[in-house]
Formats: sequence, C-alpha cells, structure tokens
Amino acid sequence: APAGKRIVAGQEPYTLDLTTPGLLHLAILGSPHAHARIASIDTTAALAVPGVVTVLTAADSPAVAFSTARHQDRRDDPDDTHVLDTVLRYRGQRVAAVVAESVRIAEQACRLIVVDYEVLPAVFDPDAARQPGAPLVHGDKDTSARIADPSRNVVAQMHEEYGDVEAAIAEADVVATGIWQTQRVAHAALETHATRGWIEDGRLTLRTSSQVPYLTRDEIAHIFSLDPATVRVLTARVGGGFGGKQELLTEDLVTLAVLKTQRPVQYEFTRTDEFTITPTRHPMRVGATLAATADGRLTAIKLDVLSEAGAYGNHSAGVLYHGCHESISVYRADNKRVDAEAVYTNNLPSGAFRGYGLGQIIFAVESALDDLARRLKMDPFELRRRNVVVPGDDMIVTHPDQSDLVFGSYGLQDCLGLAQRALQRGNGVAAPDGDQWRTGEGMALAMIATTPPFGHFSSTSVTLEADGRYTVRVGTAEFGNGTTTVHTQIAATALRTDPTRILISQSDTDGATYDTGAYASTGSVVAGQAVLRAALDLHDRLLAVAAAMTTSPMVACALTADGVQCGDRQIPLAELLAASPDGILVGHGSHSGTPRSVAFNVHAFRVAVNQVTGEVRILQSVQAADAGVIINPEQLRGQLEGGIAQAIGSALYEEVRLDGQGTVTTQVFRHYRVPTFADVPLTEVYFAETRDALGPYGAKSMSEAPYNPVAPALANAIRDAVGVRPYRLPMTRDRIWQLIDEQPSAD
Ligand code: SMO
Repeated sequence: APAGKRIVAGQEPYTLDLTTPGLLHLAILGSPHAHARIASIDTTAALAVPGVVTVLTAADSPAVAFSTARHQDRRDDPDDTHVLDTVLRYRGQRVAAVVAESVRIAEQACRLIVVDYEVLPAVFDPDAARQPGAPLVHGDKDTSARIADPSRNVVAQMHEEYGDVEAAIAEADVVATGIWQTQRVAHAALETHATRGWIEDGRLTLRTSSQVPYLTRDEIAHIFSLDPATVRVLTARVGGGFGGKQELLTEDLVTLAVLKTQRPVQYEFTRTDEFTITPTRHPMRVGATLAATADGRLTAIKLDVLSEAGAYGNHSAGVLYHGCHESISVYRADNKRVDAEAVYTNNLPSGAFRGYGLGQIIFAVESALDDLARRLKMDPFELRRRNVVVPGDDMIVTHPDQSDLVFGSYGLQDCLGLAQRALQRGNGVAAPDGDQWRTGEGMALAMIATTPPFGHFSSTSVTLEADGRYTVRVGTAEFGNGTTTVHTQIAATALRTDPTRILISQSDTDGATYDTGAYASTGSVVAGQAVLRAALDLHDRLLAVAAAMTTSPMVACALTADGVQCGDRQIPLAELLAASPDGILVGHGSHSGTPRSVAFNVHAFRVAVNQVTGEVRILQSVQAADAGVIINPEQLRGQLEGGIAQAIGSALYEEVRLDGQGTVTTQVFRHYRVPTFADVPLTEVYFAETRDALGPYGAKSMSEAPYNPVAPALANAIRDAVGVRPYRLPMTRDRIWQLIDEQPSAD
C-alpha cells in the first residue's frame, strides 16, 4: 500500500530503524583548518577511553583514490578522495575516526586525539583559485586522476564554439547581457546520511541511506579490494536525497570500521554535519549574452560559467556539462559558445542537486531572454515560441547532438500556452493594500533529458507467487520520488491485476539483478520500463503455459486477475504455477537507458513587491509540465509542488553561508531558512497531453525538472514589478530592498 500513512504516522522504518545487538558507533574528528597536512597524530589517549574499540587514521586507510560521487561509469568523476587522507582540504574534513560503544564516548575520545598540523595556504574564492600563484588544492595530483588542470585548480572545463558568436553579436539588432550569481544550497533532506554495517554469513552488509546501492557496492569493493559478491548494500525507504545521496559519504568509514573490528558499526550524520560537510549545490557565476534580429530571432548564445567545486571534484564535471546542455540546446541559434570551468577551493565540496546544474544556468539564460524580450518589446512567451527547438531540429550545445537524444514526444508549445492562459485568466488574488506595493509578471522555461547520457541500466524480474500475488524485484531506491507506486501501477496494469496484489522488493543488491540507481530522473523511465518489460514477459509466459494446457493458440488466451482465460476455460494462477517447470514462473526485463527523450516545464508568476521593505509576495504561481502520459496524476502533482517549493526556497531565502575562511556559519535550520507551509503558495499545475514513444506507457520523467524554471520566472516577475533586475540568488528581502534603493528605475 502507498507509504504515505505510515510515513506521517512515524511507522515507516528508515535506515537505522532496526535492532542490532553489539552495535558500535563511529564519530569523526573534523579538521580545524581549511588546508593542512597532518604532520603527526597521537591516538593513545583516545584509545585509553573506556568503551573505545579502535581509532582509525590515514594509516588504516586503503591507498585507493576514489570520488564520493557515484555514476554508472566511475571514470566520470575524479579520483581525488581517500577514506582518510594525510592532507585536509576543507574545514570539518575527517582527520580520524573513533569507534566506540556509544556516540558520546566516540565524540569524547575524538577530542583526545592529538594532531600536529602543518597549515597550508588556502584559497576560498573560485576566481582567485584559477589565477597564477594561487594555492593548489590538488597540486599533488595530475590529469591521471581525471582532474582537467590541477596546476590551475580546474577540475573540469569546456571551451567550445559553434558558428561565430562574436560576429553574430556584432551584427545583431539587439543584445542582452549580464552576469548572474547563484549560491550554495543544502539539500535539507529529513533523513541525514547514515550507514549501519555488519558481517553476515561472511559478507559485508551495509544498510545505508543511499540513492545508489549497486554503485555503492561496486565502489566499496573497488576501494577495499573486495569481491563485489562479498558485499551487500541495501536501503530502507530513503528519507529524501535530491542528489545528496548520489554520494558515498558514510559507507566507506563504516566499511573500514567493520572490517577492522568485525563488529556492527553505525555512522550517522548530525544535522550540523549535513550543513557543514555534506556537498551542496554548486555556486555558479554565469555570464550570458544573447543576440537577436529585430523580429526576435535568436542568432547567438554565449555562456561564461565559473562553477565552484569546493575541496573535492565530485560531480563537478557532470554538473558543469549538464548545466550548459539543455539550458541552451532548447533554443535554435546558429552561433553558440560555451566557456565553462569548475574550480577547486578550500570550501566544503559541491555535489549533485536536483537539476544537476540546469537550475543555475537557466537562471541566467532565462533572465537574459527576459531582457531581450523587453528590448524587442515582445511578449516573453512569444519570444520563446519563436526560438525553441521543435521536432526535426537538432538539439545543439556547441555541435549537433549526435547522441541518442530524440523528441520521443513534444509538448513545449502546449506548456507555453497552458501557462500563459492561466496567467491571463488570473486567480483573483489581489496585491496587498497600500501604495508601496508594485505588481509584475514573469515566466521562464526549461528542458531536460529524461535520462542521463552514456547508459543507465536496470534489470528486473516479476515472479508469480503461490497465492496469486506478484513480486517485483527492482534495484532502484525509493527516496520519496514515488517509484514504488509507479512500479506497482505499471506491473498491475501489465498483469491485469489489482495493485494490492503487487509486492515490491527493491534497492537491495541481493534482491534484484542490477540498477544504476535513483538519479538523473530515471525511476519511471528506466527502472519503470524494465519493470514493464518483466511484467509483459511474465504475461506472455502465463499465456504460453495456459495455451499449452488447453491446447489453444496463445491469441485465444487472455490474462485476468485470477488466471488465464482460453476460450471458455479459465486456468487459475495456482494451476499455471503448478504446471510450470520447477513450479516457478518469472518474467525478466531490462533497460539500458537509451534512446532518451526530453521533457519540458514552463513556470509563470504574478508577484507583488513591497518597494519599502523589499518583500516579495507570490500572488499567482503556475507551472505547466510535459511529462508524457501521467501515470499517477495526484502523485505527479505532488512531485511538482515539492520541486516548486524547493525552488522557491532557494530562489528567495536559502543560502549556505561561509565566513570567507572556510567555516560554514549556517549550521542549523534556525540559520538556514527553508520554506514552511505558510511560505509556499498554491501552484496551479497543468499537464500537456502527450504520449512519449520511449517511456513506459508513454510516460516521461518529471523528477528534477519542476525545479529548473522557477528562480528565473520569479526574478523576471520581480523585474517586471520594480523595474530593476535581481542578478543574485537568493533574492532575499534585504537584497531586493537594496536593489530598489540603489537603482530607482532601469527604463
Ligand atoms: S541530482 Mo540527481 O540525484 O540526478
């Protein structure tokens, strides 16, 4: 049954909600320096504390370098990380770990570890970090670690051109240009990162809060030189991830501790750990220049992106490339140029976060388009209509896309119409009384590929049980995205049965065959497609058995909830099972994540802005989405509402702040403001009516996507209201007030 009631009643078991006798706890000593080398370390006093079982230092760490980021191909991310390193590159980075009978004892013992640090020069600004003479964060490594240019602190870069951008800008009738800055954002998932590990039947078992159990198993085996068959990784329902759990952050230390002590060990992040040592959204500075003809035809798009990786490169390459991809390939323009670099600093690392870079770049591109529409005196919806790609067009970043990306369906023009009509209709909500309020409207769009490039794999099975129920075995993890319900519906539909007869067994490397994991919006379109194929395979097997039993042709047989009907004979499911070889009936299905489709979102706002205080009130919020056939409208509506709430939070309030010397100053929810129910307006959600040629039952993914167009739509509405453009996220009340105060009017 859907988990909603169990979750709100507190009955759903999460990662650590099980009893493990003899459990030990792990705590870490965090680095007090942003950049330092450990000259010496003395653990004698810590080891002497009653209840301490062991202390782990770099001397215990495997020599294998890895990345906390997890992808299907481990070579996507740089090998710049060790379980425990002798060089510390950000404040709070683990120096040593204590394993003890309680968290309290482990934390006390951490304070008794004596470390002699050789403090190294540090750099905290990404632009300064790539200048000659800047301290090198990974100067001890070369490009064999898959770092683009360690001598400039550049972990990933892109310098590519299509056509001739400068010539197109010189010839253009209108040009819009600006520099936009986005901030560090925390995932703020309700369940913190946590792993409990133990040895069972001679194998290492890790129960962990992860989006990627199979990739974690494989990387743990790689780091510790284990046979992957001797490692089992499983998750319970994961209490939120948003990309933050597409990382290996706790599993490695637990493995080290379990292997050393041979006892069960748990490592649980505190809420402050989540804010201070967990990777954040990449802050980006995005220069965007657009050129167009007088009739509003885009002729050039130029991006100059500086992304801050922080101390480790995890996800920085993928986030940079993806951010610069669908944000500009959604527009036709004969000339495009991208200069983009992701740069190391001695701040906490950045990582994967819903939208995977698109939100940051789209904030700039869609704001610049709004400026262009103003210069052209053209309706911003109309400007998009004239310039978005349509089926038949190449999707171009800096060359025609020669990958497997296709228009499996296309509802972008529908989304533009749905959002614009809703805004024109209005919703009857008036601006607050008082002449200090100004109102305005704004919109933005976003495209996203429904699957990541280069393969995403899922291999599933569906088994008929003796009682007439079906067990679906699937490897992807449920982290609140609703795949459990969608997979149940898909299997029930294909097997002509009731959803209550579908049992889902998921996210356990011992339970299913394989799944790359719950990231890149693949839960419905990759794992879901594999589930559909397995269910259809079983469907056909059931018919084949029934046809053989009744000596009828298969086409004369039809599956029902209770058996197979062949002509006027009904064979119950139990008899089909009994008649099968070994009494087993199982179907198999897989998907490799290719070819890929594209999904679309258009957001529009009407806002009121208080000229005196800078307060922004959302009067109307509209999002239209093209997700293909909607498998579960109520659930998908929730997915959109959640993504929009998260996006409004990071557009208006949220920011992980640092003191300029690498210390995070927003360490608790009191200082890190996420939106509450009272802050989140109702959003009118509309769906384009399309049917995707690639997704299961015509569905497309709609997971990360709703986030992406929200911040620029809101910025454009604020610009419309007050006449000055916000270039910086979050658009807090004090910043909006300051903008109004400094620049009375732009036009
Ligand atoms: S940012 Mo995601 O988990 O692809």
